[in-house]
Amino acid sequence: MTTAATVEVILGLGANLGDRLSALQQGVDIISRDPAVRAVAVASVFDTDPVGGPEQPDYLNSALRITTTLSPAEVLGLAQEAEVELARERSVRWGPRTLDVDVINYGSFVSADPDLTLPHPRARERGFVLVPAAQIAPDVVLAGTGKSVAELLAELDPIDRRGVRLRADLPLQLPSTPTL
Ligand code: A4P
Ligand code: MG
Repeated sequence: MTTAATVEVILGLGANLGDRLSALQQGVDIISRDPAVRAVAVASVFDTDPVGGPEQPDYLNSALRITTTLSPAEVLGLAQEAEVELARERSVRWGPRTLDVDVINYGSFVSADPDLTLPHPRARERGFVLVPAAQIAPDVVLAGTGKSVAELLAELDPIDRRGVRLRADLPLQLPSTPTL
C-alpha cells in the first residue's frame, strides 16, 4: 500500500452577506469533515474593509490551517463545495458573497494555472489574508517567495493592514475530532 504524502495547506475564508460568522463556521466544518483533511488550527475572525469590486458590505475574514493528502485540485474542489453549499452568488468578480474560500498556499507547490494559481496571487498584498494567516501559520513559507507569512506581513504596506480589525467576540471553533 502506498500512502499519499501529507501536505500543509492554508485556506483563506471570507464572508460579507447574511450571517457571516455562521458562514465562516460552516466553511470550517465542511472542509474539516473530509476524511482526507486534518484541521490543525483556525484563526481569529477579523472585520475587514472590502478590497476591490463594487461597493459592498464589510467582510469577516479568517484562515484555516490543514494537513491533507488531497491534491491541489481536490483541495480547490473541496473549497468550492463549501462555497456552493453556502449558496454563494458567483455573478460579480470580487463582489459580495456568502462564503469565499481561497487556497492561499499548498506546501511548496507553485502553479500559474488560472483555475488554480498557487500560492494565491494576491495573498501577499492583502492584510485580510496575511493577518489571520500569521496567527496560525507564521512560519509557513509561501511557495516560491522564500518568505514566511510573518515576514510577508511585516513587509505589507501599512495601508493594506489598516481596515483589518480583530473581532475577539466572534470566535470560530475547530470541529472536535470524534473519539473512536
Ligand atoms: N482560482 C485560481 N487560483 C485560486 C486559488 N488559489 N484559490 C480561481 C481559489 N480559487 C482560485 O474565483 C474565481 C476563480 O479563481 C475560480 O474559478 C478559481 O478556479 P471566485 O471565487 O469564483 O471569484 P472571486 O473570489 O470573486 O474572484 P477572485 O479573483 O478569486 O477574487 P479574490 O482574490 O478571492 O478576492 N475584501 C475583503 N476585505 N475580504 C475578502 O475576503 N475577497 C475578495 C475576493 C475581494 N475583496 C475582499 C475579499
Ligand atoms: Mg476567490
